[in-house]
Amino acid sequence: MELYLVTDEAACLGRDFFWVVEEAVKGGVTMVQLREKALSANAFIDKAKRLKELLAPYKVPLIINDSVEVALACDADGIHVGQSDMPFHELKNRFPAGRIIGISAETRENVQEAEAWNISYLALSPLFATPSKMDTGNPWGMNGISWAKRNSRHPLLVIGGLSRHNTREAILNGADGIAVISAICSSPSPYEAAKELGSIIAASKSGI
Ligand code: TZP
Ligand code: MG
Repeated sequence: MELYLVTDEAACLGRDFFWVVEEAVKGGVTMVQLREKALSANAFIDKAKRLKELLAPYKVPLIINDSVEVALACDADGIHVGQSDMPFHELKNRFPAGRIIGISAETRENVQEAEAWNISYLALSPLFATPSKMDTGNPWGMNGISWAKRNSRHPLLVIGGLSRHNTREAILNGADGIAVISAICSSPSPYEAAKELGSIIAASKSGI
């Protein structure tokens, strides 16, 4: 989950959605979350199945946002939900053990509550205010990452306003990975954008 792509068809600026995702994966994206807010269940499932096939040869896990039904129907590698979307115990009961479960945390209380859960990662949301998602709570900011690092045992992802300009600082403050929409989906070259973010992450982690 070092370089985690969250999809948003509108952010692809009219280019083919599957082309954008494949370029990003070739550039080094390590996990892809299909996030669809407006599709019918059937259309969401069809898109998820096609994306799963596209990702399989690259061995990049597919995560489904919010819908257990879609995640099961496409045999996704994991699911991501916000803490307010579904109680964790319900999610655990409805989703097969052993798969990836990612949870967003919007507050310090969310982080503390998640300590009791067996999850694969916790995503601090949003790190910064972003036009890609308007209905967010207060941004965590860089200090929020170091607080969460001290108070959480889970791998930490950060999402919201991440770009080549602040990825290094986010990693140095304790993020294990970054999740982006626009920095990759809206880039003139999703391939180059992913490649650059991936090298920034690798360099920051190895102390370069
Ligand atoms: N959740 C919190 S912020 C966000 C989501 C889905 C949007 C991130 O988009 P961007 O363009 O990387 O800021
Ligand atoms: Mg959600």
